[in-house]
Amino acid sequence: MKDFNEQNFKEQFKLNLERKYVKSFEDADRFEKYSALSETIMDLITKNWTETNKQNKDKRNAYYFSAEFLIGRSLGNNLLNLGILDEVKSILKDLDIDFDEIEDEEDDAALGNGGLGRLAACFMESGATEGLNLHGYGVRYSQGIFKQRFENGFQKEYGDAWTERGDFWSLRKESESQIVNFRNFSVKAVPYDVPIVGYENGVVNTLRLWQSEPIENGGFDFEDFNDFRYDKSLSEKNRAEDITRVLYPNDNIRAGKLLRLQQQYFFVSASIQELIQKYKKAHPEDTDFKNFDKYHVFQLNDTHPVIAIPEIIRILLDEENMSWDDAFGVASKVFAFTNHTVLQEALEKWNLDLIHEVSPRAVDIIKEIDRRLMETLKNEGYTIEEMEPYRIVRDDYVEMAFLATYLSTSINGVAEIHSQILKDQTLNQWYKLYPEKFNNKTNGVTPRRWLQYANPELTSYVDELLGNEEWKHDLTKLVELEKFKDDEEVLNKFNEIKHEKKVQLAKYIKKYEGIEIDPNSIFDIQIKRLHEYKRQLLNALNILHMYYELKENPDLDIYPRTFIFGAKAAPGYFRAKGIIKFINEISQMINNDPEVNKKLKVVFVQNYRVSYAEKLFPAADISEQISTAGKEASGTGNMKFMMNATVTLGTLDGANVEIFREAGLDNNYLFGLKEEEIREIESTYDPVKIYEENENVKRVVDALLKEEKISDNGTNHFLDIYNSLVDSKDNDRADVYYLLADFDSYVEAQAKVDADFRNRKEWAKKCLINMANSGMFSSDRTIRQYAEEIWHI
Ligand code: 7GP
Repeated sequence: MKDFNEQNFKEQFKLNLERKYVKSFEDADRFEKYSALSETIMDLITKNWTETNKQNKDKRNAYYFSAEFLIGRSLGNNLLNLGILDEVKSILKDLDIDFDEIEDEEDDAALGNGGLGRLAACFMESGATEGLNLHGYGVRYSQGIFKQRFENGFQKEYGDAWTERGDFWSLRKESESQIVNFRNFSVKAVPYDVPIVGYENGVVNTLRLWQSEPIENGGFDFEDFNDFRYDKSLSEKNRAEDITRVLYPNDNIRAGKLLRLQQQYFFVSASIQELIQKYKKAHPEDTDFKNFDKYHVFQLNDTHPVIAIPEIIRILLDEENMSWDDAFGVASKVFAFTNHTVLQEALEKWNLDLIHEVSPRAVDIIKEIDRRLMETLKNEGYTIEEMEPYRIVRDDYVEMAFLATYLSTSINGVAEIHSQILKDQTLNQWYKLYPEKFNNKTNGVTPRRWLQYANPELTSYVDELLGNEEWKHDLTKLVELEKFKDDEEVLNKFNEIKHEKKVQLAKYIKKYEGIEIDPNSIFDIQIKRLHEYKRQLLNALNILHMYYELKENPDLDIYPRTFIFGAKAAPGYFRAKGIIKFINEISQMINNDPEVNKKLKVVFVQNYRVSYAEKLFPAADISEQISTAGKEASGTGNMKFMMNATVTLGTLDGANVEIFREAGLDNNYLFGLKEEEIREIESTYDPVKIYEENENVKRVVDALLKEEKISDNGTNHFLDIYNSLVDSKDNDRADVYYLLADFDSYVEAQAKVDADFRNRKEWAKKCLINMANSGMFSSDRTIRQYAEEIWHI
């Protein structure tokens, strides 16, 4: 950072603390120091922020509409991007303050569930780093994703009041508030602006998060209060605040609840109203919004913000008195749509009555869109049967992905295989109609948070090896590391650094989970949301398999291994919660058995989140990416492991396909059925046959019901899991995610890992090659493609 003065900063920091808490620096506790430090840094940011805002005016801007932004912590990342991380660390040291302790005072801003929300956060950071005029619009939930604890091996959820002690990384912009009108009440949407600091470039973009509040008097009714009706005196306040009270904790599953739709409508309506007001002020001559699309493009992050389409039409029709054709014309030029899943149970379909509860006009408008589309198709000669697959409204439900696809100028998937599946299957009818709209944008992750910040040891070693820091501005330069792939000294150092990160993680796990793990064992890590298609259960079954092999033959030559899991299950997802309990039971059984616990350990870390992830990714030897082929749209954790010099054990699914291509199959571990193979056997697949014929499969599946050392405490969780694998009574068919079909192949791949890991030099070489080829998985590349190919900003 230009003109950063350490002495001034130190004084300002002390001054801020004394002013804020009216106590001397020495008497302040860690949190007070953290908050004063954050405010001092915010002061540094604001000048560039104003400047960036000014420059973006009167330009074409892109707006990323997302119900989720999974930000995590901001302190370290902002310091890194300002280019003053080391300086501030040394200032703190002078003051006898430990940076790590201060850092731990910050609550994660966990306003997202998983991949989709974290991707949005990476995109914001890369947008600023690439100097793009990109803005985020979302929801300021009072409660982020729940905090998770294990009690007797079961997941328990606790609230996440992340702003309770203050939120130091946003500014409330009262004067830019909007009124959002629901069918039978109205609320005030107050924007909180979060600065998004670009990496060492002076750019500060804005993420605007809307908070719902009562319009007048804080929603307090004095008359009710005077008449002792205390609850009622606050009912208006509560009703308004309920809208943004809590993030829905569902990942990859639709939530057909009124409040959820209200949240969606709330943030999208506030955003569109604001942008239309600003446009009218800047372009008073353009009364029919002829040029609106030249200045705006809205990226819809999956279908959550798709209600923006009828909303913009409503405003143009009802408030700006435009004709249907003109309003529709504007709407059909400003949206672009990203799909993040092909799981049927995740595709949003909203009931017309529910939409009517939220915005009656949206119902009229959606129906009219559907009617006109049918008319157009009819005029083009489509028969009734041929028109049917395009119905946006079907049996009183609105197919939100269809609405988005019809009106967007671009539709993209998030990895090559996923975009192909969209074209061939999920949205095939639309692809036939508009082939030119479909494109791919393979996901990426920001190397600042996920490599430079999370892994400073590896970062400075790469600086040293490459002799410059150009790779920090263009991650594809990492490929130059390949020239060291046979250099023994370099490979040793790669192993040393990995070991150091494993030691750090072991300490952290000891502190927070109370479990001792051995950094000399293989750290085999699966961290992601708990979902059947992600197949944590397959991982668990293999662990059981290894356990039984060891019990049968205690001298079996197994390389010591630590299996680490991190995952939250949606609170209403019974089976996912059963899988957590199952893994925790296996963990108890193995970790407490002296016959096996020198060779096997299992740890399920609690409350997996962005800040925990920063410790886990750099410490992995194995990245588990084992979803059923065709189900994981992309994955982004897979990229974070790879960047941190980790080999992947995975299926040909999502971005694994591209990871394997970039780093080579020799340097990774591929197993399992391919997507087209699954489609071929789909109609004849018989998991019960595998169960009956394969002893190893039978042994581990039976463990669910027969292993005496594990128990679901009478909850029937394990019976449910057992049935899901081999009993088709309750299902259309058992083993929907092909765990048993892939079991042998997975066990075999794991055996290969065990054998290969022993050659430490060859292993390090694989790690190095993976890192060297991770360049294309920087979200800088992804966001540039969005900017050039979709947004034209
Ligand atoms: C996720 C996908 O499951 C994951 O594969 C992908 O990497 C990520 O999006 C980012 O593109 N999808 C979700 O998180 C999700 O909830 C349903 O999708 C809307």
